[in-house]
Formats: sequence, structure tokens, C-alpha cells
Amino acid sequence: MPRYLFPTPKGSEITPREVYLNRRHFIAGATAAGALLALDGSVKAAASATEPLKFSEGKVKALSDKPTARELATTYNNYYEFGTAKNEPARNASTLKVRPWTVEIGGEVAKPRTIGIEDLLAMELEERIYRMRCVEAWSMVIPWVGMSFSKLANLVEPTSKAKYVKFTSAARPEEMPGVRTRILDWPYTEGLRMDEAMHPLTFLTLGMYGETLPNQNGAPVRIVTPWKYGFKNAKSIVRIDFVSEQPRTAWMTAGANEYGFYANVNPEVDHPRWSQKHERLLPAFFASRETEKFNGYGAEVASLYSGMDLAVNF
Ligand SMILES: Nc1nc2c(c(=O)[nH]1)N[C@H]1C(S)=C(S)[C@@H](COP(=O)(O)O)O[C@H]1N2
Ligand SMILES: [Mo]
Repeated sequence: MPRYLFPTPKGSEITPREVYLNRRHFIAGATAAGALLALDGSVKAAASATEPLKFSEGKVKALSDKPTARELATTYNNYYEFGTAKNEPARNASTLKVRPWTVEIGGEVAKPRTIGIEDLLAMELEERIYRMRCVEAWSMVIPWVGMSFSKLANLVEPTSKAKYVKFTSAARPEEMPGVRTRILDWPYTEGLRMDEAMHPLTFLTLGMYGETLPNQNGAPVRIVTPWKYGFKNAKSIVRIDFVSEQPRTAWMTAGANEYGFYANVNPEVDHPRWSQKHERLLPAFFASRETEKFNGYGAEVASLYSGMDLAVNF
């Protein structure tokens, strides 16, 4: 098992919405790498190119915390395909080829199909500012751009046999140095129960901060479930399968007693190696904030788990 380190994040505290919305025009250009280099000297390689997106403002509840600085959210990452240190994905992920890109959707569906990234980007997109909570007890607030996953699911018409959804990330040893190691059982896989996947908060994510996703954040398409620990949010998805049995995930294979299938944010259930009661809202250095059950999304999602013992189904 990897031992988690807690390096100090760099970057300014917050990026007001107006600032990142204005900035996306120049960040899309050749200055992006320079801007990141200037803010974080540890990022040696050029950041992946991103492009502005068109989207409407999603109707999600307003958060009291402002979005995390883009520079921090794009240089402090977990993406083990590109290394286990927080700064390695930003340094290494520019080798990932994100065009052309297709997502194969199959399993228990009436209309299996392969969908190209251009078709996904042409769909109606919205921005949703979500609170995100990593199992390592740090959190961020991120403005994602995408659509409810249910919109994509409805295109393929899941059958009554579909009880779970399995997400599979790309695993390309030539492009991903971490995949040449055995730190996880590749490809990275994750899963949701069907009702969780179809919940309107579950977000098929194509962008952040008004632009397409940087590679280190899971370009070109990933999943985001804000009431669950970050590891549920598989990056760079190439396959989506609707299945009848609960899928085995990469993290369950690595340590089933540490990373449960449900992975709902829950301050009452500690990770075997550390407490989940508090968290650091990055870039804060100390774990000063109380973690909220379901990461603050309980009003929306708690009913999905009525009657379940969340200490057993962690
Ligand atoms: N394919 C893949 N997806 C992944 C991971 C990974 O290592 N590989 N890490 C997960 C974890 S632990 C977290 S916290 C989030 C981090 O997403 P971010 O870097 O965009 O904040 O991605 C998740 N998705
Ligand atoms: Mo995480």
C-alpha cells in the first residue's frame, strides 16, 4: 500500500469567479504553461492544453466557500497512472493523448454505442461548483463543467438487469508511467449503484474552470460524485458498463478494508489509518474543518441509503 504524504500545497487561496472566467481566454493560449510555472516552480513540464467551453450555470446550491485556486486544483492531484506524488500528474500527464477519444458504453443496455469526445462536448453543458473531499482528509471547491450522467445513460437505455455502473479509465503504459508499475491493479476501475449513478448530482465531467479538463484532472472525460470520497471519481474514462453485479474496483482490490464500494463521505466512520472527522480545505495546512456527512449533500442523497448501515457499507 502506498503511504500517503501530506506535502504543503502552493498557490494563492482562492480564485474569484470573475478572475477565472476572464483568465480562461488567455490560459487557453500559449501562456498557460508559463502562468503555471510562475506560480509553482515544481511543475517542470508544460501543462496540457485546454480550450474554453460553452456552458450554462447549473442549478446547484450555493456554497459558502469560494472555488479553490485553479493553479492549486491543477497541480495538487491524485492520478496514480502518472505517479503517486501530488505534483507528478501535472508534471507527467502531458504525454496522455486525449484526441481522438471514444467511450465505449455497453453491458445491460438496449442501445450499446461508442461515443466520441466531440459528440459529448457538443451536448448541452452546465457548470456546477461542487465541494470535493479526498479520502486523505483534504478538500477543495471546484467549478466543474459537464452534464448529469443520467443524460448519457438514457441515450443507451439501460435494461432492468442494470443494477450497477462500472467505469474504466485508460491504461496506456506508453503514455502513463504509473501503469508501468504495480502500484494499483490497472486499469483503474470504479463503480456506482444504478440509483447513485442516475442521481442528478452525479456529473459526467468534461471541464473545469470554464475550460476542457487538463490531463492531470482526468481529460477528456471523468465522473464526479460530490458526496463520495474522491477516489470514486474515475478519470480519463474509456469504458462504461451497465452490469448486474457490484463491480470490483481498483481500490477494493488494493485494500477492501480501507476503501469500501460506497465510499460516502462520513465523519462517523474513520479510515483504518486516520480519522475522517476533520479535513483541511486546501491550501489550509491544519485539519481545522469538521467533515460533513455526505460532504454536505445529505439533503439530496441520504434517502438513497435509508435502511443501510453505513458503518458496514462504508
Ligand atoms: N484513473 C484514476 N482516476 C482517479 C484517481 C487515479 O489515481 N486514477 N485518483 C482518484 C482520487 S484518490 C482523487 S482524490 C481524485 C482527484 O481528482 P483531482 O486531481 O481532479 O482533484 O481523482 C480520483 N480519480
Ligand atoms: Mo482521493
